[in-house]
Amino acid sequence: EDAAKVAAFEKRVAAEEKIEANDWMPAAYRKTLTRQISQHAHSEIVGMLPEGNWLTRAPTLRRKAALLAKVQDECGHGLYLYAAAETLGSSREELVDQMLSGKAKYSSIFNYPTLTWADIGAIGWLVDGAAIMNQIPLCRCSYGPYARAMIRVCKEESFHQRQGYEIMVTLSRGSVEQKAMAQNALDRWWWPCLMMFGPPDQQSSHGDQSTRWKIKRFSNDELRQKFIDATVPQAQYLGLKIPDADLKWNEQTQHWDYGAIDWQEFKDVLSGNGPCNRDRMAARRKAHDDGAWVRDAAVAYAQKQRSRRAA
Ligand code: FAQ
Repeated sequence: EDAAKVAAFEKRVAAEEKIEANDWMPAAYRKTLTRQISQHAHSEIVGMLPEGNWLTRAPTLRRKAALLAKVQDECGHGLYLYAAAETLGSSREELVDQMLSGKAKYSSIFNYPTLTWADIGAIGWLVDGAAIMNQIPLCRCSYGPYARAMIRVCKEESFHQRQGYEIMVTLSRGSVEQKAMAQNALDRWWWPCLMMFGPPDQQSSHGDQSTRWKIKRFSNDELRQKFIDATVPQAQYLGLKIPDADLKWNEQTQHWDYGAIDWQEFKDVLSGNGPCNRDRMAARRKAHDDGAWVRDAAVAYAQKQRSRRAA
């Protein structure tokens, strides 16, 4: 690559200027952004499935309306993110195909099952809570279209997080059975949520480069720690116990120390062997196939409009 162009690009990034779609950028910057944004988009779309599982079984009309709105928001996030990824030159079809063929990843967290209604509370509280912690800094990402998409996404995630936490408050203050259900959901979701932030820093293959390019503003471990520090008092308020015997306030660092994460479980989920990987992929492939007629109709309609204009 032209050294002068690279230098000019790096100078702009260092000056906190936004890089826009038509600006010159190194091929590797384009590639890593396409990778991250598209995987983020796939996560939003696959992430509709665990919660969608409870739409027909929400306990009240109010809960159902809120959950329906949340799941629709996730779909919208997926669409903004695919649009942001497309500005880098890959088509949406290409990106979706990479996910359906298993070549592109989506977040590990969506390969876990939603066994009870309390899981809907735990997802909003913890999964959306972790997503916000990771995504607020992305609003300052050096790539303009991604940064701008994240601003709106984060506003909506904050409503999602409160929606989930409010379910947890209600269950924790409810009957003995309801409180036990909330605790059980926390027990199952806690560790997988910590894995959402990605591998430990020493094993993060993209971390250093993405930090230099100001795509990432904090490392995986830094964000994980921020999430734990923010979430422990929330669990205490609920009267629930975080399932980590080594969780301890560290007066010196002013952070919560936590126990060892089972990275083998993370690797298993990433290699397709989590509890729900096969179900999730089968559901996405079926939805894609079932939607073929809609895409065909849209193309046919566009062609008709074009030929009418030409006539
Ligand atoms: N799952 O070198 P690093 C949501 C992969 S929130 C699967 O550290 P990087 C909201 C990583 O891709 C969830 N794969 O990578 C919602 C890379 O593999 P590759 C989505 C993971 O990019 C809530 C390899 O490991 N959020 O959807 C995971 O610097 C409720 C090495 O890792 C985002 O995507 C994982 N947990 O840092 C929706 C946020 N972690 O690509 C519905 C944007 C790592 O070389 C319901 N993404 N990997 O094949 C990011 O901030 C970053 O990409 C990280 C990973 C932090 C996830």
